[in-house]
Amino acid sequence: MSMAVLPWHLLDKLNTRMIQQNCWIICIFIILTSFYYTMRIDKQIIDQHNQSLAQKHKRAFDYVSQDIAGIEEIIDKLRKFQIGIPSWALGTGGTRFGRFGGKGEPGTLEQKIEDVGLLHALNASSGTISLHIPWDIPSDPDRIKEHAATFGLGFDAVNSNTFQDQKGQELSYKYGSLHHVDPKVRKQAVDHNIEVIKHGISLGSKAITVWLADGSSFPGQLNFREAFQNTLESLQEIYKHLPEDWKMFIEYKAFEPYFYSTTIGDWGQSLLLANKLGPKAYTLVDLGHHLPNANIEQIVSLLLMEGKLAGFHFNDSKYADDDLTAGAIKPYQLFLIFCELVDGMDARGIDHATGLGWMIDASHNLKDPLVDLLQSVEAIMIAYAQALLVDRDALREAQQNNDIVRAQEILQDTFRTDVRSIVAEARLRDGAALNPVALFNELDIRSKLVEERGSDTVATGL
Ligand code: RM4
Ligand code: MN
Ligand code: MN
Repeated sequence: MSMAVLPWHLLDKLNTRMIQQNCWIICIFIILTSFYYTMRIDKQIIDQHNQSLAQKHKRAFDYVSQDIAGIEEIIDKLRKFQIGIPSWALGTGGTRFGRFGGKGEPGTLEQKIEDVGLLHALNASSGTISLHIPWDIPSDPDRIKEHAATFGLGFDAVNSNTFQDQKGQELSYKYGSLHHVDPKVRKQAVDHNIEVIKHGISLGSKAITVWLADGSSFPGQLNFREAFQNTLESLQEIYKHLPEDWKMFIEYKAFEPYFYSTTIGDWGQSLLLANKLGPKAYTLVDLGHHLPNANIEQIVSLLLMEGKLAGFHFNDSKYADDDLTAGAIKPYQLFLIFCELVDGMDARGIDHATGLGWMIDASHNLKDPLVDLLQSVEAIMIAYAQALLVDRDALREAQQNNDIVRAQEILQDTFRTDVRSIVAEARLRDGAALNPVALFNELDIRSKLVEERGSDTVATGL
């Protein structure tokens, strides 16, 4: 395993006097080596790990796959399916009561890319990174692109940020951005979004995600129609700057940071905007952005039917926008969502891997962010694999016959099938680890990152 850990073992061999005399040479040596060593996991280490689990894996895979017709096709689909990692989820988030910082967090965009590179080496399913501007401005985009390419990574949707005031910003977003009563504030927010598109173009992104905090906390604070119209006009300005092959993802959220109304509060409002904007505008579903118990699978199904589903921000929640690990609380809901996705994409001939934007949006207060992201990706892959297994013809027949029991049996039987070895087999064929979380822990990757980056680094973002 090669890593960006400084070569302390070499230094140990030098005696103290020599170290004192040559202090400056040693400092330069350390600085230079830290440029050249970037933590990467050797293929050999992954192979060894896979060897140690090979027999157990084979038993599980043979057992489950013998009953599955078209297993090879399913594995191919799993191998192609990639999930975008949010640059803002690589550090520790916080709650409004405080933040317990993690260690060895990526302090630069390069390091964030390296973190996603580690994930991708371990699971071969995290092939893109989604950047948030201005938290991650690529000052030298060509170099950043090259750096990402060395890990086999590309760039997913770029995200704008008009929910915070940045240092030195002329006008405040305290009362909103694209919906603001003051046209000067709206223009500032529009210009920011245009800037974000430019950054995205320089990196090869193909979409901008617009999420607005714009809303109100008290009845009477806003004129709803005016707020909506202002938002529409602002988005129309931004839309004009989308390149031909770009999409605009309009994310909705029912509440928070304001608690009485949100100007793009649900999928209806987002879809209304997307329809008025034109064919490049779509509705983005963040799983945590609904009112409790919303039937998200039904929303997804109708958005797909209308050809207006942008894609996803995956996470899970018990109460609100909890941003917990995907599948941690409601794995059956995640499976049902994927059932609608697979069914809806196949009905429209949409390529599963490239047709929609697949991204995680999570925040970590307790777990190591990298481990949490590995778990999220795994949960998403499991839900996708299960959805691919559903016997659609039988389900359709049951629906046509009003055979509720049969329909329920079909879905639950699939959900209760242990597909973990199928997902692992797909990873194995791409040279990734049979058990990414176990290997992350075995290699003690976080300690290596702390040695490399220190304990006090704080990732930009939330
Ligand atoms: C929001 C929303 C956005 C994300 C920000 C950081 O709640 O989910 O997608 O950009 O958080
Ligand atoms: Mn989101
Ligand atoms: Mn959110």
